[in-house]
Amino acid sequence: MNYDSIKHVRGESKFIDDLSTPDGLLHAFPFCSSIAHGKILKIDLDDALKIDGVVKIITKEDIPGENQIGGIIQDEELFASSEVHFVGQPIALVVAKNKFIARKAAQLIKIDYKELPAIIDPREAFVKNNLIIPPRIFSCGNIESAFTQCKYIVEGRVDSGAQEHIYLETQGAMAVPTENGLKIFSSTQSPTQVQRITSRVLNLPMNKIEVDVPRIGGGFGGKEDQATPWAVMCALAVNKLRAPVKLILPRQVDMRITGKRHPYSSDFKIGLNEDGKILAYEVTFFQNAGAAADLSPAVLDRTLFHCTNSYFIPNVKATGISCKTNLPPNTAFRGFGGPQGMFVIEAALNKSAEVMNVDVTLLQRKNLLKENDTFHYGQTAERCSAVKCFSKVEEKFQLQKRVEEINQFNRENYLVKKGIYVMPVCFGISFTTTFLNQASALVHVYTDGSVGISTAAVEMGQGVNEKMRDIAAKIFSIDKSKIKIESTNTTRVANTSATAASKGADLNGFATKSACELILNRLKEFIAQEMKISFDEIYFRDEEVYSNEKKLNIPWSELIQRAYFARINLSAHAHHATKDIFFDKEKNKGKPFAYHSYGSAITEVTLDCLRGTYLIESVKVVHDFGKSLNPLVDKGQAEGAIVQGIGWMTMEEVIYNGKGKLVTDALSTYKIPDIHFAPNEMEIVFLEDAENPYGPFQSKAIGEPPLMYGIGAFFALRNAMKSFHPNKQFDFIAPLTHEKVLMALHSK
Ligand code: MTE
Ligand code: LUZ
Ligand code: MOS
Repeated sequence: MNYDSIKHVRGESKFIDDLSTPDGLLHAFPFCSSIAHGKILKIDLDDALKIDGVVKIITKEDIPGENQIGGIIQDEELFASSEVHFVGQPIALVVAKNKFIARKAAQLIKIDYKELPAIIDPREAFVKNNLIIPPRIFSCGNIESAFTQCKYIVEGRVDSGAQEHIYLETQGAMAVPTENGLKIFSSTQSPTQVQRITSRVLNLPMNKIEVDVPRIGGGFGGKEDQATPWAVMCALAVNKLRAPVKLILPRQVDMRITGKRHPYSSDFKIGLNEDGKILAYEVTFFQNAGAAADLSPAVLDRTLFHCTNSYFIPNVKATGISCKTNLPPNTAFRGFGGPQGMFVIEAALNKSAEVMNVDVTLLQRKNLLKENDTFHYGQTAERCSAVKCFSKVEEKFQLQKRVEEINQFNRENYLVKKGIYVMPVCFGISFTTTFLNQASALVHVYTDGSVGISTAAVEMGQGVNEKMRDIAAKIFSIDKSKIKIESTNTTRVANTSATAASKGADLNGFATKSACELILNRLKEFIAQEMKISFDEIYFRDEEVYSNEKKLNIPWSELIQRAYFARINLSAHAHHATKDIFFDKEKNKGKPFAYHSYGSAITEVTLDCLRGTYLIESVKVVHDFGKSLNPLVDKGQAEGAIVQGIGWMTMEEVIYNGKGKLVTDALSTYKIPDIHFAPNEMEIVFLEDAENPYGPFQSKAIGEPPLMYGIGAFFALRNAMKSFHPNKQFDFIAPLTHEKVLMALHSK
């Protein structure tokens, strides 16, 4: 079970807003743009400053360093200086005695703009050449000549929507002055990013800025980059006022002003031969990046990497266009561009099946990736379990029988239809930015035998801390109750990558394993010397030391005591970097991933064709987890990701009005799956005999891959719709809300 579960259930877990309040704590609230695009003509702070309890209003003039928070590209100001580019862009920060005063004062700031035209649609941005970066092209083979060999050529357009993260804990931070600098408590997935950008904005060396993350109340990618500004704002206020400052975004404000999963609009052209083999695939992705780069270029790359999903296609040309629009900068979200790419190829296969008048599973099976097939970016598929998982899911859950039963049901019922769909997934594991694939760990064994571990990983509910305990317990052969995971802190573990790309447990797990092994080997050496036995014969089991099956009668705690008196170093630090990965960003070829994760899921739905409402009946999965470090945690990750993926494809609809203002800015208008909507039945089968030499103890990353099984819900629903209206053309526009289903079924 996840280490934090009991505390969460009892409400004892501390998040930023629960930390004990330092003396003289001040509260901050951002003043943000109310328009999507315009020039700032005049700002009048007078009325706001007159409110009793307002301490200071911080503007760009108060920044000692750079007014710049951009990561990949430095194109984002902390406070808008002369122009605003999206509704919600911060312009100033009110600091007051309490949060109510801060918020009220922010409402009294007067501002005059000269409004400029706003672009919301990515294709419009493209036409106007408003791009974040030049177009990216990944290709292999020769599509032109391949298309001439095709019996079937099918073209189409696919749109997928944004997705709001709805982490339970909203964005927030608290900063306190220290003797030499400051300490920031932040709800971030990337403590080092917070430290680095604070250092840039405050013009302070990084060693004067300590960032601490106790845990975060969910991130889902939304705090990979976008936790930074709030932390930097608190730090800036501390720097100015030398008093502690806290800033927590209320839910509605968080929803309005932070970025989401990128909406995409895409065009595809797919070519197949007589037998249904895909010979060529051409696809163009228009990514709606929002008003600044944020992580968009990296997200776009992952779309291009995953545009063929689990299928082998010999000739590919995939173009990615990151379009600059006047929306809050969109950002990382579980899957990181992968889902958007996979949705398009799946749509292309479905349309092809319709044109060819064959079952889509036939095309899927025919084109599944096999061992040693080469991806369009040059890497070959190793230990490829795509076919294994697909066959297993068909067999285990009797796909053929279910399809027949559903067909029978659909023949017998006019107004209620059922749909079924198999969704395969292949997801590359590693940051595609190679240098990010590193982590470290610091392990202390205390004199009573208890263990404290610090790593670069941030616990956000995904159970990474529990996995670190699993690893340390295995190496030391001690009970997990002896192992504590400390907060993630930049003074204990430095230069960290974000806990992201599902790599948290892999990278930090390897580092933790190495650090524990360093200590273990020192203990073995000590025993070998003391007892005059051979190092190689010594091993540990259940908190006891053995030599050649003989118990030496030195229990773990006693051993540690003795080692301490013998002045053995009981602490270790270790660093881990993924070996043999590289990627050439000019040629767009290389071996970017340590390995791939595979699996397949069958989704079944029931559709009320009169009302357009539907139920997700079941999701049944065979997934390659490798050798799971913690099956319960991994199962939870798979279930959570699937429900989140279904939400993205079905009910979660982010709507901006024509002026770039978010309309769906509360949980009453933005619906996420609840217990009633979640599948009635979920079965997660762990692929047998799975192994993975590139994960700690043969495990595999699990955080993101299962999200994409959710795409199956879209096509299962579409199949149910087709049973109702066999000859109607249905679009590939997600989310497929109840409303949209109703309109599609009954419109002319
Ligand atoms: N699970 C929970 N409960 N909360 C989260 O915020 N984030 C997801 C996934 N699972 C998340 C989660 C995302 S986007 C990623 S990248 C991974 O967890 C990160 O953790 P890992 O690398 O340790 O798997
Ligand atoms: N973040 C990132 C990610 O910076 N690079 C990645 O490749 C990635 N992949 C998934 C999620 N976050
Ligand atoms: Mo996850 S999108 O890599 O934080």
